[in-house]
Amino acid sequence: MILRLSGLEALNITPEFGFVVIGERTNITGSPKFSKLILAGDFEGALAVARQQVQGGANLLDVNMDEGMIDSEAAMVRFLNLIGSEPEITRIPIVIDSSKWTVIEAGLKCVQGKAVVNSISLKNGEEEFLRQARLIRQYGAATIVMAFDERGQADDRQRKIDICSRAYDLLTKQADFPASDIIFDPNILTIATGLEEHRNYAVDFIEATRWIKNNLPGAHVSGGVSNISFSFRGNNTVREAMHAAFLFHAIRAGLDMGIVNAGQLAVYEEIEPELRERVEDVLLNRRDDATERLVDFAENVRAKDKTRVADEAWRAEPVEGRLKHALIKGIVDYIDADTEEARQKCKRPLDVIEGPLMAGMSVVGDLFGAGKMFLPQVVKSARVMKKAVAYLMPFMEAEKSAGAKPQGRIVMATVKGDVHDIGKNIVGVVLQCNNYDVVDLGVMVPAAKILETAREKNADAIGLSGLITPSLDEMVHVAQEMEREGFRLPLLIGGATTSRAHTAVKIAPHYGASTVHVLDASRAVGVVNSLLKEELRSEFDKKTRQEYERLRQEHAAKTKKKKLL
Ligand code: B12
Repeated sequence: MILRLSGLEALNITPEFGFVVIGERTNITGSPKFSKLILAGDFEGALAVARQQVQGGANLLDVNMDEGMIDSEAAMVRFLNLIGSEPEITRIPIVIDSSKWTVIEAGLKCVQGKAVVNSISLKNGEEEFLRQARLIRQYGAATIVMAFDERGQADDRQRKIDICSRAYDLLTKQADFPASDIIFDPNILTIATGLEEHRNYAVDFIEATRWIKNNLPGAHVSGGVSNISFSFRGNNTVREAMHAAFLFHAIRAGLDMGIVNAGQLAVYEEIEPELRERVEDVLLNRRDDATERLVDFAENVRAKDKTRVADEAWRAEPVEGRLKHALIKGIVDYIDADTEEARQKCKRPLDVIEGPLMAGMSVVGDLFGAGKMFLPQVVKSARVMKKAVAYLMPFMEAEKSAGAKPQGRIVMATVKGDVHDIGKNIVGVVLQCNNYDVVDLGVMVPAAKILETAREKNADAIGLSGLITPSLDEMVHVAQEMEREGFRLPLLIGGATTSRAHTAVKIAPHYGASTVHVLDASRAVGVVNSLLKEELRSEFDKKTRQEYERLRQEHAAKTKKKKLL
């Protein structure tokens, strides 16, 4: 079931969405920097912290003002109102976080969109729980429910399950709460404390998560990730490894979202094998001496940390490996020099993009898809990719034949709901270098804007880019609108989740003029030439239509076979 939230923009959390990152730095109890700013009344500075979180890839923003020395209700209201006037921040949904109901309610009264309450629980009994839940419903928010009841916080698997299923029944049966708006927090508790009874905490959380996802239909699961590693405060290498490994296992069990410190995440795959093994021994409670072994190891890591020897072994790899490493780790320091080296090895600058850079990016995509890398890390990878492309740009432009007349004008856009623009930008540059005039509308562009611009600018073709599944439907919508408005321009479709088959089966049938899927930037020029040159157009269009018809028939045959089975 989809969890629908919103700030200024809608956020539909579907299964393909992957792990949802809740930015944690706007929490007065967890971030000393934020706390100092709020206590000093520097709300502008505090807003900058919120902005950093959004830019760093947070999908939701947790705001907590629980501090004894301030009027928390007033601070919550003031900060949320300030956020409301910053479109860049307020586009993502807010998580109103407080242990005091009055602060939560004050926040609910002024937040815009559909927020999340963090949190309610059965701590004060069923009556109070239901009263708060009904109010949250009235304010139009979703809620996090802590696994806490009249007896206290749930620590083992069974207590977590019992409390969550009791809360689920109460919410769905008595408070008319949609199951998809319930987010359980079954408590991530600190492990490796040396106490026997804490040893199974991570396993208990992971197993409770699995149970909730299998038995409480529609509900989601969240958790505060940094708690798991408190025993290793001061040792960031171990903490980062613990967070990444914990998330890897918890996400596989169904964890949907988490409050995380984006700066404290390692890439699961890149954790040093011995450290990873020891961390997983502790997390998964695999051996009696797991904690001591990790503590021993941590001492070594700490010693290394102190000498600040940066691990530069990757610099000795061939350039393809170095580019991949820089993309995965988000390291920009050497990217110009490495891109240059790759450029000298390749025939054309575009080959560097289509070759080693795309290869590195697809590893990032695979790690991300598998829950081994997280959004804030991918944001860094995207920065590295953009820097490499920027470095190559003048070389690509130098390939342009000087003084040539523009061969046509193409309006390009990443469709509504989608922020991916690296691929579109590359295609734009490549087309420009081949003497096409490109009007780039940017990202998240509604159909109406694309069509209006195409008409205004007298375009010769429209190029759509999209990388997430919902973009496929949006592309169908653009094609339908083009047909409805009587367009006859060729329509190009591109981006990682698009395909020839999807274009043939789902998009092309809605639009009478040429509709062509383009696999990558190097093919874009050939396709555009074929579509815009009078002497090539009809042959190319005929061939594409024949091929797409074949793909449709194949698809229909497969669907029929499946139905018969
Ligand atoms: C970088 C990246 C991001 C960056 C984007 C930064 C930016 N400014 O673009 C950030 C971190 C912001 C991001 C966010 C998200 N991402 Co993302 N992201 C990626 C990643 C790793 C690489 C994309 C990329 O830049 N590739 C390199 C470029 C050069 O390739 P390309 O775009 O395919 O372009 C080439 C061709 O396709 C073609 N082309 C592209 N466009 C066009 C257009 C035309 C007209 C033509 C002719 C050709 C053409 O030419 C290009 C060059 O050859 C992919 C994984 C992947 N394998 O693609 C995931 C991926 C696309 N993201 C994914 C997801 C889930 C998300 C998020 C929803 C995550 C989240 N939980 O918030 C958000 C989306 C928010 C939104 N509303 O859009 C999923 C999508 C899954 C799905 N099927 O829906 C992927 C596949 C990762 C995964 N394996 O799970 N992401």
